[in-house]
Amino acid sequence: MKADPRRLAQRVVAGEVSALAQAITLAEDRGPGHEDLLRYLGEASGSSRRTVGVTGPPGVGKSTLVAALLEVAVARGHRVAVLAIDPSSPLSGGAFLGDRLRLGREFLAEAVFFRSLASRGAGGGISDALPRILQVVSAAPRELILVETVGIGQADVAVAELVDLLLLVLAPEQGDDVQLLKGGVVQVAELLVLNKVDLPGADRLRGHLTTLGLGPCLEVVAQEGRGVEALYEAILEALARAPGRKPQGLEVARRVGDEVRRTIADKLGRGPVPPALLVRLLEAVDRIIEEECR
Ligand SMILES: Nc1nc2c(ncn2[C@@H]2O[C@H](COP(=O)(O)OP(=O)(O)OP(=O)(O)O)[C@@H](O)[C@H]2O)c(=O)[nH]1
Ligand SMILES: [Mg+2]
Repeated sequence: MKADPRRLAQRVVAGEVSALAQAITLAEDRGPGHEDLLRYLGEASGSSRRTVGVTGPPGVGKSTLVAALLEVAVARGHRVAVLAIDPSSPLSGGAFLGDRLRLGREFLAEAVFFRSLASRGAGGGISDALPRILQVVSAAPRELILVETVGIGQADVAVAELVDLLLLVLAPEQGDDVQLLKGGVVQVAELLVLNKVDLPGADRLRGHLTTLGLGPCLEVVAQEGRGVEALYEAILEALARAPGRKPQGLEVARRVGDEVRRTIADKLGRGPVPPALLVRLLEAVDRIIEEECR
């Protein structure tokens, strides 16, 4: 049966869990009426920042941390949606959540919406449907949307553009490779979380991070919930800070890129770039950034 997109959107906005699940499937599969659905939902969505990406190397404890964050959120009466781009996530078993959260199933079903997404080979960790799915979830009355992604690298940089805040989780053993720490995702992550500080290698990793100028991190033992309240606070604060900062940054980058490409094409075609032109290009870059950030 084809769902009426307007009616479905209304039910999502009203907080109906089954409607949210149905709408995500429609958006994910680009099913009949999905464009109308996304339009209605877009009109209904607020602009508040609440999507948080949780990324990091395999095994650092992302899923454990997400579960611990859910515990804090639910205790505060917040409703959360979790999207895991990781079919193997232990979170996908409701039993795992139930065990960890020690809450009634009915209560949990209302407070925590969980959806596991297949990555479908689109650039590693990111599902190609994620932008559409986030549009849907953003229209639902949820205080927080957590997106767990596997791996580290280009895919995570792509996720960074879709979320309001990117959390990079590191842990001793898995996350102290210096090459990895110099990689792109460290640069785009807004919050660094050092998990498993109960393990002996934690000091070494902390040392590495400091040497690279990457500290200080929020330190947690996700498994025991230690430090997770403070992390939750830090997340809410970071989300509330400078609304709209990220789209603005991306917009600046896009505009700068366009202008540079246009100038080079206009003046040179494919010839070498003379130093005077480079200076002018840099001036243009400064000017655009200043205009955009005013
Ligand atoms: N010692 C210790 N172990 C932890 C902690 N948090 C998680 N672990 C363990 O680390 C292992 C991996 O945890 P996950 O939460 O599955 O890690 P993940 O990053 O989601 O893993 P992938 O999704 O496979 O990339 C599990 O055995 C956890 O029990 C912690 O704070 N301390
Ligand atoms: Mg996981």
